Amino acid sequence: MRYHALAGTERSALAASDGDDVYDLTSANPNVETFSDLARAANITEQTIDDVAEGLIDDAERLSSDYLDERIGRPVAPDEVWATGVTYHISEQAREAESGTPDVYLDVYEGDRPEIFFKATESRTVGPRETVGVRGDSTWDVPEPELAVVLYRGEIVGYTVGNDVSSRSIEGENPLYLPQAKIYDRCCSIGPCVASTESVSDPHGLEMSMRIERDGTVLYEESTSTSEMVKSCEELVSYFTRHNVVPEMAVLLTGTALVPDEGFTLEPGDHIGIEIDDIGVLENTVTTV
Ligand code: DO4
Ligand code: MG
Repeated sequence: MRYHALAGTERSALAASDGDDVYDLTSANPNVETFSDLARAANITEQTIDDVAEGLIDDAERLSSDYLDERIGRPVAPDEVWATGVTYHISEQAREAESGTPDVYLDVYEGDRPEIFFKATESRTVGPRETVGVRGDSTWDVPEPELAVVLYRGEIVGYTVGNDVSSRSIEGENPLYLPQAKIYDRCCSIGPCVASTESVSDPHGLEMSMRIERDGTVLYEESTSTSEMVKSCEELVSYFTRHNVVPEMAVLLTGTALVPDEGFTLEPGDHIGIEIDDIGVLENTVTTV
């Protein structure tokens, strides 16, 4: 099952979709307004999220897919977003090329302990069709399409698409500037839905693609597979939750696998579309913050 937030309605609501069928779960139980409410109910009743949703569907209003499409919002409000890095060879090579201290990236790519960093709060995280930010003091900015793991109390409950928008000029100047390259207004996007663990066939075998358009011209279009990831989602989550009491609702980005050529930098108005199999397409336009 896939879970979507309905935005722009007079009340917040959670929808579930299964193929072409869309249900307003909040109409069946007004206490289930968000994905966090559903995850909490599943945790308390010791059921899966899909089991709780299936129990609500009989009493839920049916929605058209057009209605859902017009109102799609950020599918989950994460207390914290964290990210892992250099989990794909292409990312390791790009960081080596841009940095005056290339060895740190190779060491992490080859090492057991992954790079894990704080990425965003809820207030810095946008949803589908909202604008993502590039910093006004940065000269080289890129989207980073990433498979994102959704965690309830540290356990994987689903997957979404994430965009770890980043300043390569600031990170490239000095790795100690990483927090400034990564954390700022509108630096992260997630969506369009949370796909439950049951609905993602194999998180390590998903096709992922990204397309960047400027004034209707496609500037970048590439695809890859999460099978290229050097670590598993479970390993990344295990390091993330080690000696670290994580909040009730967290999202962990699993690293970028698609890197535009060095001459490319995002500009305001650019349109970014990131698609991951079994989850969907996350679309955003760019603004300067
Ligand atoms: O060390 C830099 C960040 C790496 C990253 O964000 C990625 O590989 O996706
Ligand atoms: Mg990244």
